[in-house]
Amino acid sequence: MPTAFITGATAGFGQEIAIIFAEHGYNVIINGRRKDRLENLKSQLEENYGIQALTLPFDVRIKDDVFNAINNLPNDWKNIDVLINNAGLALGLSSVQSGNTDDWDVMLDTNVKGLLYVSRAVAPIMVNQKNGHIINIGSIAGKQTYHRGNVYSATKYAVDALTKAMRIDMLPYQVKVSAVNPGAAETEFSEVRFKGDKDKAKSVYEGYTPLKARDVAEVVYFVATRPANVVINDVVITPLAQASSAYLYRKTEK
Ligand code: NDP
Ligand code: 8X3
Repeated sequence: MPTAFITGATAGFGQEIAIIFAEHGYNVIINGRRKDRLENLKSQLEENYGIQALTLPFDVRIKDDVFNAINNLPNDWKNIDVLINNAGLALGLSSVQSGNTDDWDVMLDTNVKGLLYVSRAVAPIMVNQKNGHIINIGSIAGKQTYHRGNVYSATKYAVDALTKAMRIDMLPYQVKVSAVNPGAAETEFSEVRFKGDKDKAKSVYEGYTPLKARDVAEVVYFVATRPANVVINDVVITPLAQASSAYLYRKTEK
């Protein structure tokens, strides 16, 4: 059975990505900081799909924890076929002149440095196997900036650059590198961004139908399952009401 390793699997896209790979017979390594959610997901996946799930709780920002967890994987879990670098977040929405520098640190540490640490730990496994696929979850915000999205956008531009760079690095080893860049999707993303303000989070999705986590998971699974000689480099996926990171058509608009 192939193995998929998904970071940030306790909610949103990551959880649905774990489910869709399990549905198709993959064993899954599931990461996130919330251990109770990882344990619940593991039971659900093993019971519903007859696969095996390994919980690997760590904070992607803590370098030593990332390397300890991945370097000490149990023997049966040392072959990773697909890595989905999904863990990430936005915090706040403000101009650079009034931004919260602690929020900036968390976004940069998670979305850029965390993705790098996990990739640094997993890529050698794939290089040795001469087989594997790294799929980075970027964002439409990594293709175009939007008002007050500055630092979050910058982290996702970095994911775009790292995806392109890693594809070059992996070329001699038959390891594929892809990016899936979603637009507006209703997950816990906006609740996290607005620090638990559920009304503010809900208002992000008013007047149009956002993507669901499942929509994104289906694209990730498709990207991961192309023929051996085919690499989907980059996908942008938006809801019907979205044309770019700055243009969203809400029903209330004339
Ligand atoms: P959610 O908030 O629903 O899920 C985020 C996941 O990331 C959680 O499982 C969370 O787990 C995990 N995570 C966050 N920080 C860390 C950390 N330091 N270490 C380990 N895991 C962490 O958001 P989404 O599912 O929407 O977001 C997933 C990815 O998709 C992110 O990279 C986001 O930037 C990107 N994205 C989201 C879009 C959207 O509109 N929703 C659009 C485009 C991209 P835990 O808290 O348990 O650690
Ligand atoms: C999340 C999508 O446009 O809210 O990456 O930044 S957006």
